[in-house]
Amino acid sequence: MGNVTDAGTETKRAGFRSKNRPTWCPGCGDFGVLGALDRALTQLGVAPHDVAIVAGIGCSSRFPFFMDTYGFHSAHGRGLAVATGLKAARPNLTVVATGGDGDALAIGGNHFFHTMRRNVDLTYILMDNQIYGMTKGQTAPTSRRGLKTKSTPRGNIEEPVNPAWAALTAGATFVAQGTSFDMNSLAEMLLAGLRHRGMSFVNVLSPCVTFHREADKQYFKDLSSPLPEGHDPTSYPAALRLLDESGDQHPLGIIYQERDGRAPYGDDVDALLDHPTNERAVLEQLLRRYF
Ligand SMILES: Cc1ncc(C[n+]2csc(CCOP(=O)(O)OP(=O)(O)O)c2C)c(N)n1
Ligand code: SF4
Ligand SMILES: [Mg+2]
Repeated sequence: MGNVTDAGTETKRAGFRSKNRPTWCPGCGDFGVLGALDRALTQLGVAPHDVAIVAGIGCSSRFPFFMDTYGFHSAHGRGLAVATGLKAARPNLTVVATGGDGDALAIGGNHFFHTMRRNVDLTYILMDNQIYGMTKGQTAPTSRRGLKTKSTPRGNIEEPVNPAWAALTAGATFVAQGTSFDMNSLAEMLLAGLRHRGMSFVNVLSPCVTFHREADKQYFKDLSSPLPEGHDPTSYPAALRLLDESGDQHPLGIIYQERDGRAPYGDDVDALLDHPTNERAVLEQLLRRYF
């Protein structure tokens, strides 16, 4: 890790990018997300050795290689499970999870649901290109109805998942939506998500320029709109109503942020340790008693 003194303390950081050059196709939306997270972490003022980025498998899941923090490239759809375990074991780490629409909502759909409802203190960035990019262009859970791909040559007959709606209704306490081509707004949302205590979910409309050419920057511009004036992100009914009334349109900004709400999942794990009901808690008590 660069810019860290021998004592392990941070001096002055220029950014969080690693020396690894991203392997994404030129023009891929994920570059904008990388830039935005770099900026948000820099503004957060956290040291790189206090951050871990966990991912599944997919182009968007290559993220940990390109950041100079701890990283974990796990199995397809399993990033959130690994991130939950890491946060429970190392609560002081800032844990960021990244993934794609397939990783998050198809093979990883079960983990998505349970991580949201548990309100784990993570920031999860979903790069939503409405396609399986890494495997060269199959229909994904967010693909539009009628889309013709290699896996649906006669057109997709399924209704797409709305990721923000899925996160909000499953129990995430921070839900935002941005685009990879408005890096300034995205960095602000990510910073707010990183500062939020509890499950922060940020859906990012991010074009795959190679295997989903139809869903380019203009397509996502047409598909999204700014938050309506006066939207109150602290109101759960207002957030639900907004997503319901938006239909296929994707509102951009902080859609929901629960204030003074439920304690995150990790707090309850700590409470368990004082009243041992599981093997790890018993073991830790024994270790404390004898060492
Ligand atoms: C268990 C398992 N099943 C299938 C795959 C193949 N696979 C790799 S990435 C991927 C989908 C990637 O799409 P997405 O999550 O949307 O990420 P993107 O590449 O679009 O960023 C699939 C099906 C795998 N690696 N492991
Ligand atoms: S295949 Fe698509 S998602 Fe993957 S790096 Fe290329 S443009 Fe990005
Ligand atoms: Mg995808």
